[in-house]
Amino acid sequence: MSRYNEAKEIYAALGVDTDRALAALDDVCVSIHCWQGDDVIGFDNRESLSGGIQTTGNYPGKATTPEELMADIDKAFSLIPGKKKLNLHASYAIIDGDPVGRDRIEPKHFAKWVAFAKERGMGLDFNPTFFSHPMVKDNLTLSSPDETVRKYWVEHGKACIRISQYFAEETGEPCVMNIWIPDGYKDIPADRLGPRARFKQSLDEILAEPYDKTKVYVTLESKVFGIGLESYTVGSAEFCLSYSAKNNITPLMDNGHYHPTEMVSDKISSLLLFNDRIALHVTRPVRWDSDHVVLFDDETREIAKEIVRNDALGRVFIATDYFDASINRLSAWVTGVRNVKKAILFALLQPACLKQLQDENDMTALMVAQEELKTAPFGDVWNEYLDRAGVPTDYLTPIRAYEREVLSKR
Ligand code: RNT
Ligand code: ZN
Repeated sequence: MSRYNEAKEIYAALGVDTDRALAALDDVCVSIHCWQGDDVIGFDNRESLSGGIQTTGNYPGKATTPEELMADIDKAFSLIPGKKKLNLHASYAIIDGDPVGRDRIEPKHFAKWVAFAKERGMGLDFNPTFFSHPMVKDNLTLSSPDETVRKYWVEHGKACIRISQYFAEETGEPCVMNIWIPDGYKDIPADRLGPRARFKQSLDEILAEPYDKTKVYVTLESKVFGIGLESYTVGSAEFCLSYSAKNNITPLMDNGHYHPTEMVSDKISSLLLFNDRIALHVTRPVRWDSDHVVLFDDETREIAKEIVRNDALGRVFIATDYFDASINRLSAWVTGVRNVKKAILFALLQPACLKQLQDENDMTALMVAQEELKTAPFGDVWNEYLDRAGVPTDYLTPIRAYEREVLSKR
């Protein structure tokens, strides 16, 4: 008997249908961030990364042109099973000719990305880029007291809504447009309300741009602090949740954006009760918002469990957000996204009866069952999934070959 068939029987005895789990997993779309390929630099002005986020490491071979990044995406995506979308930042605009300010970018500056996505039957998600730019003044954008600065970034937000709509129309897939601003202060501010009031006003102005709500989903990502912005963050959790709820947009939680003992897995159920949709940036914070590669670790599994157990796979926009420059960037991409998918499969392979044990207050049996599941033959089911998806189990060998043949020559 094949290892999969044996695993299938073992799971069946636990009340789990592995074939159903595999089919469900194949339907789950993960929006993969483009910025792992070039350390969050982009192509529009190539400023060094700022905004309180940082990529550390200097592994050779990073993409420095759209062609290189596209080639790397193709290679990495070929090693990732299942449905994917590509998540772009505005800084990845491909502007041939005279420079164009971020307040004036247009769909045409993304035509090559649209062609790339269409050829691969993929949807596109989008992010305005409110960092790494000379118009960020005193670490502020949409909350700046300088009207010229604030208006510039409002125009950027509006331009990005138009581009998101273009993405959705061209690819035939809805586009998730995520707003995250780095705005904040290193030290204790005198006025916490003012910047938040201006951010609120700026968001109102951006969202006044007409768009089709069945095609573009605007999400708002909160944060607790950034490097050099340790004391105050304008777009805090309370701000972003309240704004999203009042204005019918979608809240986005990045699991690197909370205090280290706060868990996003525990927040998902509450948000699901009050929102039609929620969005996630799956990352791995190590002591801070360090954006390490996602592992198949406890919190990633717990996040996946919360989505699956609450029957919310159709309501959660799952995106990745990490950037490791200290290891092969393609390997970082593939490892992280595979681990998101693995965690979802792990959750799909848990029997529904666990809830019942909780309701019967049989916490003894619940603990035993949850612990036993950790060593069930999960790996055999995962390998079967890769097989059915036509993706090799071993991704390091092809990545090493690509490193020799392509990356090392850059
Ligand atoms: C920063 C946020 C944000 C960025 C990307 C590049 O802390 O997580 O999502 O990582 O937009
Ligand atoms: Zn994020």
